[in-house]
Amino acid sequence: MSQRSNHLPTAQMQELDAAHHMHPFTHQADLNAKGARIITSANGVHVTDSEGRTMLDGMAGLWCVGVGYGRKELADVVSRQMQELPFYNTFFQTSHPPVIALSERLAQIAPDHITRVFYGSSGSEANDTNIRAVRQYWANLDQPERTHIIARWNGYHGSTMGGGSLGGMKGIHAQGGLPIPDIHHIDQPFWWGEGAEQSPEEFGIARARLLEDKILEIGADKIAAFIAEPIQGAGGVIIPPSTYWPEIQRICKEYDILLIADEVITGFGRTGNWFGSETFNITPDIITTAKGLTSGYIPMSASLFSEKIAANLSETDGEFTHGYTYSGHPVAAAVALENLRIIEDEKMIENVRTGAGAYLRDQWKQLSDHPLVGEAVIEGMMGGIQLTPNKTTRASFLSETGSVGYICREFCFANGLVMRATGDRMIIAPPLCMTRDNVDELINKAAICLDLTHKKAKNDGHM
Ligand code: PXG
Repeated sequence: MSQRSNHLPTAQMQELDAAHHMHPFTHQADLNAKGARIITSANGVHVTDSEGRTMLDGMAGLWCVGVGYGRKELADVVSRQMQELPFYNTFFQTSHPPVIALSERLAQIAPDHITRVFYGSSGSEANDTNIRAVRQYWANLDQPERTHIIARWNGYHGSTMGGGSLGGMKGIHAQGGLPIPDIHHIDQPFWWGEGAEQSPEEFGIARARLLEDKILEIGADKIAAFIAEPIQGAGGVIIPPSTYWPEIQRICKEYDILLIADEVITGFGRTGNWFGSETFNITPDIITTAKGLTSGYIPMSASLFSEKIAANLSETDGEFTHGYTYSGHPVAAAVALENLRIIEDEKMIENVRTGAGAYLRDQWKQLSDHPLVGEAVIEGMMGGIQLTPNKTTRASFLSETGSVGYICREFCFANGLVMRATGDRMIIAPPLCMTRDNVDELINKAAICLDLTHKKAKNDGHM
């Protein structure tokens, strides 16, 4: 007999949720006043709420459910692995078959110079691992003063002390004494919002050169690493100009700065290759992964280390004094392996690159003709739409930033589409298994919601 969670009437669940559950990144009092939306089941690219309303999930959960919902193979693997070996640690000179197989597989699909894997349970943990790893790398090379890490404003790398410090979200820094020491931020390559005076190519170079300026300001001999997402996700799907990454790569090489590509979102097919680093032709020393590694079915993250970093940390006299109880958890590792098999066997990356993904990109870009849309950008299967009252001047709305984005998001929910708003920018990252029919549904609903938002923004005096 299948076990079901205890479904009460919606209002009752909302009341209990308000009384006892603290939500991440949520204005709790506001939420408690209106009640949480309760999602009870999901299948394919659709989720269903406690009132029986079905929505197309344009965000793949939270950028993670690559293979889509309801994959029985993943549930079966959990059941099998839990019966065979539900847990064993990877400390104290032990290992187990799932983590061995997964590590080999990750080394296979990652760029050639990436050879070894360190596990955690979340993207934040992986980035905390990376901070310690790059600092220890330099310490092992007798350069312990190389502790400084450069990251970007409006980047997102998690919300632990380390991850939240690397991220460039001022609201996160404002609480709990962040950032930790020796973390610096440079401006992001957001051409539409911040580069109006220059061509995208000029702007890309200019923003990359901020890294060089910062290195020179601090002193290259004090810098451990630069960290960035190939495409900023939580920051609003900011796709950098084509000139940005080649220049960043040049600067990291020239000053011998380690490069960490945070691929928690862009990893595992999202951009049409296994990794965004391939899409942007980057050669990072470390790749941060999580989310798509298990399609979110179970928590797992992985820091993918180049042989240069891994050998340094592995082959010195001392140990790397770092690790989590759940590093390489056998059930998570088994799910990840099966998830990677599904992505490969069902040609989901090809689907992103040349199948439904190509169709999605074509349709998405056409939304830029809408009077409320300043730009509609998309790479692989992650896209952003900038809402603006004036395409030519790129003006902001008269109301507080995010008000119109919020209106649009609410229209999306009401019309059966999950699309996220970051400020007044709408973003999508749907499951990689989308079909052309799913794309039609997504685009039709998005277009309707843009119309509704436009009308309401005008009527309510936002523009
Ligand atoms: N790096 C990147 C690039 C991420 O997108 C993390 C690290 C942290 O992962 P964990 O597993 O610790 O959450 C992320 C997570 C949003 C949103 O609002 C995005 C994330 C998490 C929560 C919300 O878009 N990304």
